[in-house]
Amino acid sequence: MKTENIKKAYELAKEMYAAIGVDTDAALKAMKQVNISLHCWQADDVVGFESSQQALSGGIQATGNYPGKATTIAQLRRDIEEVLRLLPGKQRLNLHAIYGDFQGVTVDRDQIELKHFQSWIDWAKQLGIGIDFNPTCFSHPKAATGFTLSSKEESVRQFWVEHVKRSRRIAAEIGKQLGTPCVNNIWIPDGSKDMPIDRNAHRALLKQSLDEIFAEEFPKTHLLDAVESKLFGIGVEAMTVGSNEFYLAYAVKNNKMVCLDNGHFHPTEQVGDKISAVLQFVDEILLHVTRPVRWDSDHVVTFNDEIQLIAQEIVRNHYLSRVHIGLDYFDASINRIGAYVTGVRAAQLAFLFALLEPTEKLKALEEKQQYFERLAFLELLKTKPFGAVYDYWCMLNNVPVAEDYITAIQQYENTELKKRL
Ligand code: RNT
Ligand code: ZN
Repeated sequence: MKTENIKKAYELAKEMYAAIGVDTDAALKAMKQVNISLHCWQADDVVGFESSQQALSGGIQATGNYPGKATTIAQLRRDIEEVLRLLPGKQRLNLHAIYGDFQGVTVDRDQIELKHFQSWIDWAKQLGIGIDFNPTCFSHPKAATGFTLSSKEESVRQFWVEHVKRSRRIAAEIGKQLGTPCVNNIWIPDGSKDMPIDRNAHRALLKQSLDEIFAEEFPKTHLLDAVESKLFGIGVEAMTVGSNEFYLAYAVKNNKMVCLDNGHFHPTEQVGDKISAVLQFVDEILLHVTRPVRWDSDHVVTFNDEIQLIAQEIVRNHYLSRVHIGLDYFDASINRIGAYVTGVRAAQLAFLFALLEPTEKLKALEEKQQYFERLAFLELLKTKPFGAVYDYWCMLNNVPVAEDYITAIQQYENTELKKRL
């Protein structure tokens, strides 16, 4: 796209938004607060770099076989650097424990240390980005029974408690070194395929494990803890130990963050609706933004109603500083760099769209019970030129505008990804 046209389109858009009381420059300024955490696991289909790699387990699945996935740390870093070059705004990296720099040495999960992640910290420091972290409680022989932190086998439970404790220590050190708090998110696959008799014991064990894990305290400037609930996974259909009620209650009682993954609820429930409910009772929350198609399929995020409501609820209530935004999808059927950039851009677009809403005007209509006018405005906003504002933002950030990013990814595929065949 020609620079001159991008500018022209923006000027026109600016006037059209000004006519309904929206300041496009202010919206772009506010986009600085939208820092999306890039999940490292889209680059390699959740495989990681342990020396003895296990098949993906825990009821999650990456389907597809598109060539070019990252198989080394160097490749994964190159991929993320490419993704960052194609995105406006500032991002973070979200690491799973299995992505440590293990140098070919076998390091079991209860043995991980800061040294296995130091090269990631140094890399992030050079790029000027923050890192978030996750213990990996799946794809491991000790998770084979389907229970980890809630296991009735004490040695198994202790193994995972140790892993998560170490993860928190590493995360806190990451946050300290990078000068931005590291969000450590605990998700476990625990549950059962068929109707269990003793749900209660597993939930009591999970509570006990979390209490043991969180006994060690870290400054909030280094570490922020989150717990992620789920409705069901593949092969874990009848009962999930860490359900929404379990973690919500735990988080409220212990002032932890809940992680709301929008693939983890009944399809008619909206995570956008949950944000203002949960934030009455906890300081901050974490989001895993994804696109569930009929189940928790983790498709690439697109600009759909669900993500729009999530962004609107955050922006309308000035919650940007209390919500951490992470992505969580793994599509192995398309170019993985394309999957990242398309998903992040869709999420950014949703936030920009929300920032370009005349919220006070709509609220006033609502208070006067002018519901037709409210509905009409919401419909009209859908055809306002927010794409022109996004394009202009890309231009200001010196990243490819509109379809130019497709060409850039095709080039990267030809020069880099094809070498991996
Ligand atoms: C699984 C959870 C969890 C994982 C990542 C890889 O259903 O969403 O967040 O996707 O930890
Ligand atoms: Zn998730």
